Amino acid sequence: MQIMNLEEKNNTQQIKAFALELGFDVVKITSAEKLSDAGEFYEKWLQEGNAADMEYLKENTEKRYTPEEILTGARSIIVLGLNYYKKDYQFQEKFRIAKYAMGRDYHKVITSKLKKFAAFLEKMSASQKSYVDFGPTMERAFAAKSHMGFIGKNACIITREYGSYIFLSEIITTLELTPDEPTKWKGQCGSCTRCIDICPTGAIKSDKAIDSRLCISYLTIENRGAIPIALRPKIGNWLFGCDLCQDICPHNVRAQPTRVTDFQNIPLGLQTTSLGQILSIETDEEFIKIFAGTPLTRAKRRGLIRNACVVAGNLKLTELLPQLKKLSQSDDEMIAEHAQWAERQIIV
Ligand code: B12
Ligand code: SF4
Ligand code: SF4
Repeated sequence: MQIMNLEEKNNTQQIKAFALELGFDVVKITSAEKLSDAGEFYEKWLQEGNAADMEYLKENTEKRYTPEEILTGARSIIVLGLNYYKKDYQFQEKFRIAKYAMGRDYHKVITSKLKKFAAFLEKMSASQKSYVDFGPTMERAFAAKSHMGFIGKNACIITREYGSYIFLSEIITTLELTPDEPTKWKGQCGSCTRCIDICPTGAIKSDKAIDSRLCISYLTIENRGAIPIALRPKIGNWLFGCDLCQDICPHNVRAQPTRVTDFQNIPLGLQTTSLGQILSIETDEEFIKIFAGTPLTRAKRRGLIRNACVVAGNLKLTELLPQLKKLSQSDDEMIAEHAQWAERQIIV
């Protein structure tokens, strides 16, 4: 028994040291038992329609809070945090892109680290399964359980060291590891309601749940259809994603610039892009040429053009009327309708 404990302790130490060596900013360990309470919260969230059209969130839901369903014999979860904070970039037309998207796609950056981690764990004869974002795992719930940080009213994991601008990823493993204990720092929101007050669309519900149907991040990234007309003016200058409920959070005064070069450097295509250029993209090839390797590809060409129409309309950019006029004749009904809407905002 004692030998087992020593092995567990050694493995835990080695794993934490390796995570830091790979460049992760925070690493925590938690046990792999089912998260029944968070699971109930998730099922209710789905039943209330908060997942909007994100069908992948509605499949095999039990998996998301039951690690054993993902990996037989799962014992521990290594929860990893990567700080991506950097100052906002000033685009010429004053549109905004969420900070997380202003660099190389984090899925690519983190997946390459997770592959190295897998090879490292194999040497310990452990089976493992790792995910970043797209996997069937409730990342925030496991991060909270690992004591990486607390869940704010804005639904984000907020850490003591970096605030909430961190990406999460996790490795579910058959290794028995020593779970982290709660830290002395007990972060909390207290009576603060700044994120709820600033959210332009009222997407943050009282129980920390986000109604994706109202969230600008959903409307401009995951949504494949039209943006509801009543919500368009509330999107303001957000071309892709939204950071309002994080930027306003007092815990983010502790945000520190990211150490990851791939996140520090803004890809040239992104730096030089303008709404006029986006509205003029005619083919998927042209779109990929500008945005390849960045998270913006998630919206696809027609999604980004749709968003650019909304922002152009909200900012009343008269100089973009020629592009909007052309798009309003498009065979793509969704694009044509958004362009016509934008024209009306500018001309009125
Ligand atoms: C779907 C999704 C979205 C959707 C829905 C968001 C949402 N809040 O659910 C949309 C498109 C709107 C979105 C937006 C954003 N997202 Co997103 N998203 C996801 C994804 C893929 C699934 C989230 C999910 O399952 N939602 C369902 C709800 C119920 O779960 P949840 O909000 O994640 O967590 C809740 C439960 O865990 C619950 N809970 C936890 N423990 C417990 C315990 C008990 C007892 C109870 C009752 C409840 C409970 O509290 C949490 C808050 O409500 C995750 C990756 C993943 N696989 O988890 C990334 C993820 C949550 N997103 C992330 C990011 C960065 C964003 C944006 C900031 C991007 C942007 N700038 O535009 C915004 C933030 C919006 C916001 N305020 O949440 C990060 C968050 C990192 C962090 N520090 O928290 C994640 C983890 C991706 C990653 N790998 O880093 N996202
Ligand atoms: S990301 Fe923006 S729209 Fe979504 S909840 Fe936060 S402030 Fe509201
Ligand atoms: S803004 Fe205030 S209420 Fe919202 S998450 Fe931060 S501390 Fe909590």
